[in-house]
Amino acid sequence: MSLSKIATLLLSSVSLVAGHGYVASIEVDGTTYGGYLVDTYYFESDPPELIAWSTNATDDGYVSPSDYESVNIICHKGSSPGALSAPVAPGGWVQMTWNTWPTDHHGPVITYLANCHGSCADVDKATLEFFKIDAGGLIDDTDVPGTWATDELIEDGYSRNITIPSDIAPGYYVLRHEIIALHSAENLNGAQNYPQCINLEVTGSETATPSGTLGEALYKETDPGIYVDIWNTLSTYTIPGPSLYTAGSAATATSATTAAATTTSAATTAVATTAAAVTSTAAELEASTQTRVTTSESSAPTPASDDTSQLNQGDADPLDGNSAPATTTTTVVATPAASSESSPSSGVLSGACSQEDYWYCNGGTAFQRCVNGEWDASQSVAAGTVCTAGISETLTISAASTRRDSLRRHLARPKRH
Ligand SMILES: *[C@@H]1O[C@H](CO)[C@@H](O)[C@H](O)[C@H]1NC(C)=O
Ligand SMILES: *[C@@H]1O[C@H](CO)[C@@H](O)[C@H](O)[C@H]1NC(C)=O
Ligand SMILES: [Cu+2]
Repeated sequence: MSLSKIATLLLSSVSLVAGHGYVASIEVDGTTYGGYLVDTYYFESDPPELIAWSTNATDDGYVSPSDYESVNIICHKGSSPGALSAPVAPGGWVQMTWNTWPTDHHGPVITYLANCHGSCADVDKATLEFFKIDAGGLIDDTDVPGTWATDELIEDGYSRNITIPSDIAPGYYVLRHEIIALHSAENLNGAQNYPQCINLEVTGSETATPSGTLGEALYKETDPGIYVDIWNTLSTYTIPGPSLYTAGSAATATSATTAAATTTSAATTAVATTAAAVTSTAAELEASTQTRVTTSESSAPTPASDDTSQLNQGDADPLDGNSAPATTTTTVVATPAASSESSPSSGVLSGACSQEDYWYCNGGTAFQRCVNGEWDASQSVAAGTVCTAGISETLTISAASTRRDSLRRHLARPKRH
């Protein structure tokens, strides 16, 4: 395959990495309610009254781990309670439907309830204590990065159907529903939380009042399910947050454990993966990159929304700027190889870049440059030399030490958007 062909494939794959989403509609026990359409309602002087909470996250952006101890994590940035609430019976169901979701933003989908102790319409969100009622995490890790609850959500028309525990006491509750995207979570502060809240009125005459956790205490940036490298095979994935509450207190402890740790069938150890990578040749790595590009272009579905604007929004995430320069505007087209024996993720960048003329050294053995606002094609460094991995103004080339060392650097990946 020629370099220009590869470049074309890389560029055409950009549309696969679309922007983020929000919950656009909610169905509660068979009745449909509108979500807070942040890209519309935020700009209206008289938006409709909703069960959904409003936010000012008009960039469709996310809350970063560095914001876990701020009110932003509770119901998204600049959030205010919905004026209405939807009645739901204990044991009833709530289907949350997102407007879209990017296929590469893999991660868990988690839902909590918190009692408002009165109307939720004017509740102080900082006082809400959330208990987890539903969670999906890593479903299958046969092909790294695995099949996640987000993939299931996309398959189900961007929706997840949540059952309200059958023993919950009546009253007004906030339902906090959240996707945590882990595609960059191998970096500290690299996870992306997308919380969405609605108000419910639980009916009936049940009695359970599960204890909960304040929103600002739900997560830590070092939680094993937050700071995690999904681009390596995982033997287990621990869903973040407090344990799952299920109806009937006796069952709680056991089911929480089961739900928290998803044991995957392909329990390849990290040691085995590393060994395989070290024995690969640079040529093999190059070849597997090409395969990945082809694979992701032909098989990944294109998200249903306006890709161009979504991409721009995603690239403009203000919080992306908080971390390494590599995050600013880059798109990594590195869907790991389908073959399971060796998958050192090789992060070729494509699409827009903001630091003109900057260099990107990919794992010591290949480099690219930001030219006319886009990453150019990846080229290998000369035999016997390595570059210093990362994005910088100058490309630093030095003599390769040992082959093993330079290949090891392949295991270090750049951060993704
Ligand atoms: C969103 O609301 C918060 C809290 O009111 C405010 O601090 C922030 O500046 C707002 N952001 C935008 C983009 O309007
Ligand atoms: C959600 O799940 C419940 C319980 O399994 C089911 O009765 C209901 O029909 C589902 N709702 C949708 C919209 O699929
Ligand atoms: Cu994103």
